[in-house]
Amino acid sequence: MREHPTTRPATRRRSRVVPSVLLASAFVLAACGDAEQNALDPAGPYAQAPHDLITIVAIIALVVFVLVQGLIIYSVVKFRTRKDDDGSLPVQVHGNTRLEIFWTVIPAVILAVIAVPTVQMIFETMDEPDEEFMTVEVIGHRWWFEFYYPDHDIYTANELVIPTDMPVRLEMTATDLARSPDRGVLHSFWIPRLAGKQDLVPGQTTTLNLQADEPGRYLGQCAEYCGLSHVNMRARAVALNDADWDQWVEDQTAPAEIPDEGTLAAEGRALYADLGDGRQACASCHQAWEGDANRAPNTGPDLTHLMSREEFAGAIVDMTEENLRAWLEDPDNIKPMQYESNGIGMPNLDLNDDELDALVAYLLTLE
Ligand code: HEC
Ligand SMILES: [Cu+2]
Repeated sequence: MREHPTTRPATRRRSRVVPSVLLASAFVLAACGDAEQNALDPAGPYAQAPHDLITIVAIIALVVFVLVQGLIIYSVVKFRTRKDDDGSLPVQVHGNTRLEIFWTVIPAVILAVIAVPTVQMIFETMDEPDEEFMTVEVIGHRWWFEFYYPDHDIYTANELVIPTDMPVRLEMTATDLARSPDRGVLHSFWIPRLAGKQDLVPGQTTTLNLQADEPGRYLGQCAEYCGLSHVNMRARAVALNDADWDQWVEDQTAPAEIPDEGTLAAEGRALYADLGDGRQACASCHQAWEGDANRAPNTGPDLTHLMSREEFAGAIVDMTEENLRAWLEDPDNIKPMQYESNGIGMPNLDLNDDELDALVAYLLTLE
């Protein structure tokens, strides 16, 4: 014999509704928490322009939405089945030419009106800035961004350091066969609070302007799926005030410090150049420029002033001694790469504890 057969399903249904609602609101609230990549909170003119456009379009869309939904609700209520309903239909409208023209022309006019500021904004934000600007070359690698400052001959990675209040024009491409084994895929550069996004294409140069009105750190990320660690390909724009910017340029153009002989760091420097046991040298992929004539880029991030950055490995880990050691010990554990199968990323070089100590000590001197 079953007791209360009718109440059971109801209880079960309610008990499922409550957690679902809670879960859904948790997701919604979680999305609000991390505002670091919020295009609705622009921090410079090149992000402000698309933001303003979105606002206009959203208002128009809202008016259309309310109008259409209002008409639907009105019809549903007005023509609902009533108690004394005899089943007859209200007057049916068919092939009303005037109505057809009306609701074809209205959307066309709305779209034409929106097109004007849209096209205008696209040209304005993509053109070379009118005022004085700085150029930075961006190269997308799997899975990190390389930056080169042609005016200063500075190479760096992950952190795009820029002066505040000055337009920066990015000239961007992605690695090709000549430079690196990680060739041949698209990336997209996107710092939501500073600019829209733009693809990086192997063999082509695309451009993107950005500017930060206030000093600060602005998070961004690769916005075009590029394989295994796409999600670990972040970028940081770091806007400095004038004095800090001048200092940064001075620091970055200086060669790397050479550690005193007999120190642990000096041992690390020797290992960096030659690991022995047939292992590939750090120096064959990285550059720690010591002032010799040639400061050429290499396949991996430039390490000359590694410690001037606050994050590494695609700006996903904090630059701490502990994290650097963990990275050298097993890079794949921090960021899945495909060195063994495809030559992409950084290999595990089977370093023992003594080698790790020395190499980390050396890296810490690269300020
Ligand atoms: C085969 C090439 C290769 C070798 C050899 C190599 N690396 Fe790397 N390394 C890379 C690549 C590629 C990255 C970037 C990985 C990423 O972030 O996706 C990297 C990243 C790094 C980073 C983080 C840099 C940053 O700013 O993100 C450090 C530090 C580093 N390597 C140190 C070393 C040291 C020390 C050695 C020698 C023990 C070494 N690497 C050997 C290719 C190499
Ligand atoms: Cu990418």
